[in-house]
Amino acid sequence: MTQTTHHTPDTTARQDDPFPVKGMDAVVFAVGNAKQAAHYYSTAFGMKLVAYSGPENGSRETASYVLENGSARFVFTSVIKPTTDWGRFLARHVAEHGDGVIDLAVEVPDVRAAYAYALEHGARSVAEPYELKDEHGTVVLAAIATYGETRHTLVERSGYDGPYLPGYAAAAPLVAPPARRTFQAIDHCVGNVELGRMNEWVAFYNKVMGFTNMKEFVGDDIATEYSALMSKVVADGTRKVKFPINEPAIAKKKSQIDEYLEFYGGPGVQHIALATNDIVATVRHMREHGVQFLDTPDSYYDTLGEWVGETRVPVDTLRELKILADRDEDGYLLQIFTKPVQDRPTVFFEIIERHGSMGFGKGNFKALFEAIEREQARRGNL
Ligand code: TYF
Ligand code: FE
Repeated sequence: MTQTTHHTPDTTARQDDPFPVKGMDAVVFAVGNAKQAAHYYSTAFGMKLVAYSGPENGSRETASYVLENGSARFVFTSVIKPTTDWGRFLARHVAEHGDGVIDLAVEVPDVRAAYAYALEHGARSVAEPYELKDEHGTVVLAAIATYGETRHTLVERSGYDGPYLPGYAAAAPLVAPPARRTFQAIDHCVGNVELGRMNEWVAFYNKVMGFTNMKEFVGDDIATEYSALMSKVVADGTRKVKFPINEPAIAKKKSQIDEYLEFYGGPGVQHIALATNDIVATVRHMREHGVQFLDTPDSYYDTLGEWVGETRVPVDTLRELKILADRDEDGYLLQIFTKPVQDRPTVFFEIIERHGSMGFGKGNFKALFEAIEREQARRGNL
């Protein structure tokens, strides 16, 4: 192994953690057509359908498809015919925001304790603790509001052995999953908030969920140099759940964050980063199935080797697939960004392969933001 890992992150639960979390439970999307979304994420992203809830098993109002890849779980929900406040919320959410993320659900060991802590520290309640039960056991849930119309459902699934939640039936994969798993975990989930609000949301996660700030952030220096955004990262005590928060930076050009806020109709989830052990196989699979990635100029690769050093993947392969690389004191990472995955220039994905680095690709921000700005210009939004 040529991997340079100077220290392994401590992912064991701390005794004094004010808000212990087990990890991401699910990313829940409200979409116009969950049936087709389930197909896209099965074929193009290589995920596996595992559970379904819809009219065939008693849910007359909504259809939901649960897809997994390793520990990563996505849920796609569409409204069939709104009859309750929930159905009307989903219909309005899709009308106002387009396809988007309504819930970054977090698995916790004790929902009632987590919910009580959050509310004591200023969270707004979306749902008080409640239980769902079926023959597989009991799941306890509650929800708190975060930026925009996004929420964090808190999920306690101690011992529950059903395919997702009570009310869902196990489902067979829609297509044969790829021979090689395309990704195995959610690495981080990024939110875009309004100009001047980033620090408030960082403070929200500090107070309400006991999350702490990670060292990587984009300050005024990069914001003005690359005319893009400011960003800070909060994470739980074990660094399993990482939430970067972006706000637009004031510059000559319209910030990519302003473009998002305009087309999403307010703050919301910007990108979900998916962790893989083999970014080359993942990107090949996704490209072969029609996923479009941001382009990177050849000039990036002409000088890459000089500063990034030895990586698992040869520079020629990185160049062929337009994969970015970055190195810091802990190691390196390989990453690539899709174009937005719906017609609105809003939600996109990142594929990331980490070798020691706990960062977010700071060394790539210039190349990345320039690529995003080329796309913004093509859309007439710059
Ligand atoms: O999550 C991150 O911070 C990196 C960098 O619009 C990034 O993926 C930040 C903003 C953005 C795209 C990527
Ligand atoms: Fe990211």
